[in-house]
Amino acid sequence: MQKLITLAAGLATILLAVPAAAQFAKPEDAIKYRKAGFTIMSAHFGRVGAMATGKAPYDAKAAVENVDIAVAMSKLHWAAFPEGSDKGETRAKPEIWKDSAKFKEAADKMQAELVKLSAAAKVGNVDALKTAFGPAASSCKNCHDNFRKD
Ligand code: ASC
Repeated sequence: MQKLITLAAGLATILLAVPAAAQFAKPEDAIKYRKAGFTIMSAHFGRVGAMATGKAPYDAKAAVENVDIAVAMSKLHWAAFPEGSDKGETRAKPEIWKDSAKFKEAADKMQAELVKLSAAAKVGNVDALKTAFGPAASSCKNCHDNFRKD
């Protein structure tokens, strides 16, 4: 049994260490995947934004549910920018690969702001949501400005 556990743990470590790029057979697959991720994240973030900006009625439960989907999505698509996926149906700027440290910093910032927004949503009042929404939206925009062609 102990051996089996050791084997399973070893296998899990190896699987986790497989480079993210290996998940995609072709650059187009990575592009499709990350676009889908951003689309879902944006849809749910947008629903929270509508509440935070008074365009939709505040619903505490829906706010939490939607932010948490955005939080989950925000973890996925950063692994979908392999080398070579700068060409094709993409607005990704070359800076993503040229200045990957800055890109990662911007991605980390956005993820952190969404976690804060999630905590704010869980407070259960619209003012907390409003306060955290601005910085979260800025962290999205920051990346669009620097790393996305428009
Ligand atoms: C959204 C969305 C984004 C951000 C960004 C904030 O709702 O889809 O990408 O907010 O527009 O500036």
